[in-house]
This record gives sequence, C-alpha cells and structure tokens, in this order.
Amino acid sequence: MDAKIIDSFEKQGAILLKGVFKEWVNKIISGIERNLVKPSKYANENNVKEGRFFDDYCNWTRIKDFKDFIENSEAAKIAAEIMKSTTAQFFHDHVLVKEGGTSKETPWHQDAPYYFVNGSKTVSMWIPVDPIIDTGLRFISGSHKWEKMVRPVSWSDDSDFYKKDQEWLPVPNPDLDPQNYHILEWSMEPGDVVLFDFRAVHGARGNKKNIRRRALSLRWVGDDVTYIERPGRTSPPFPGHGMETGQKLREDWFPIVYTKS
Ligand SMILES: O=C(O)CCC(=O)C(=O)O
Repeated sequence: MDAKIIDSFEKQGAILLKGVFKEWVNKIISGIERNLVKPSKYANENNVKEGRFFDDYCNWTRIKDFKDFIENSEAAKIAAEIMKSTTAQFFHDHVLVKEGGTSKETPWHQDAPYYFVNGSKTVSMWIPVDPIIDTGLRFISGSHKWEKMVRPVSWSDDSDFYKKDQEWLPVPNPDLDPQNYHILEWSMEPGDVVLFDFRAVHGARGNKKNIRRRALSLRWVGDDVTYIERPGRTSPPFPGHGMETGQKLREDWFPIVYTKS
C-alpha cells in the first residue's frame, strides 16, 4: 500500500479507498439480505419511528457470503498494511441498514469504548453496497489521538451505555462548532471502503433519500491489541470468552486471517 495512504490514515484516523471491493459487492449484498431475513439474537432496530435502521453483528460464521469475503478477499491484507501490523486478526462483522426515509442519525461515537480491545493497531472497514451521497460516515479528523474517550451511548435512546461511571469526554456535536473540528466525509460507490481507527469519532446523518443504504463493517485488530475489561457488558458481548485483561484475543474465536510473509 502507498505510504501516503498509510500516512493519511495515521494523521486523520480515517481514509477512503476507491473500488477495492468491486468484485465482492454482489456477495456482500447477498450476505446482508440473508442477515435481514434471518437476524441473530443481537439484531437491533434502534427504536426508529420512521424508516428503518437495522443493525446486527457476529454473523460471519453462519453467513457463508461474509465468511468467504473475510477469508478470501484482500480485506485482511489491507487491514494489516494500514495498521502497520504483521498480522490481521478478525474481530467481528457488523451489518448496518438505514433504509430510505429514515431520519435517525447515527450518534457521534468512537467504537473503541464499546469493545473489549486495547491497543493502537485497529481498523474498521465500512463497506456500503449502495451509492452514498450525504448518507455516509462522517469523521472528526485526528480524533483517534484524543487523550480521553467519548462517553459511549445507546443508539436507541442516547442513554449511557455503561452503568458504572468512568471518566469520559461528553459526546461532541461538531456541527455546532465547525471552527474547531475538521469533518471528513465522502461520496462513495459500491466497492469503495472507508478505513478507520476504532478510536476515530464518527457518526452519520439520517437517510432521507429514496434509496437504501446497506453497509457491512469488518473489524480487525493488529499485533499490539489485547483484551481489556470494560465497566459493563461490551458490544458485541461475546459471552463466555474467558479472557482476562492483558491477554491476546483468543485465536479460536478471533482468527488471524493474514500474516505478512
Ligand atoms: O452505518 C452507520 O450509520 C454507523 C456505522 C458505524 O458506526 C461503524 O461501522 O462503526
């Protein structure tokens, strides 16, 4: 991967790559549609009153389209390269479908505090399979380097995600303070991907257009990542994982898909 791309990722916390998963779009669509027909126990409708904002995760072992994509595409290699990691270890898949006519915004958040992972080498891949204009993810450039993490909230009702208190930054609203935040936001075509650090603060507008907005996110971790206990049930929770703070993620649940030769 071009060093300039890696540099931008490190500076901004998020970058766009054009067309890299073009050949996989139909397979991803097939996986998302299977997921919608047969959601898991984790599926959520996010308390939406008009339209639909469906999300579900951890389905890759039962939905063969996702398994194929994760194991046989360039995704793992891209993940390792952008993280500057020798390995790319798969954490989980996440499907997000915001149907046309859904005014619900995705709250500004970082993924990191919802997860039980600690480390600097992380990357999420947000891969939409419908054209994106004004409906994609928006990032606060450089926010992955903030010293404290943003208070995680429930997407359904904005309540605190963890019951126990911890020192968090308040959820920002960069649109009310545009002088102080540089927002990154891209129009996208199916096959494009946005790569972002788990600590990058991001959100999304509603989808008021008459077009679907289906996306698959893949979450990867690199060499320096270990398990960390959070002040409550994480998202995803992975019940019975049995790991303790400081341990590497267990490879039987979180496979290393790519190792640099
Ligand atoms: O699709 C969305 O609106 C949110 C996606 C997201 O936050 C993520 O993939 O981390």
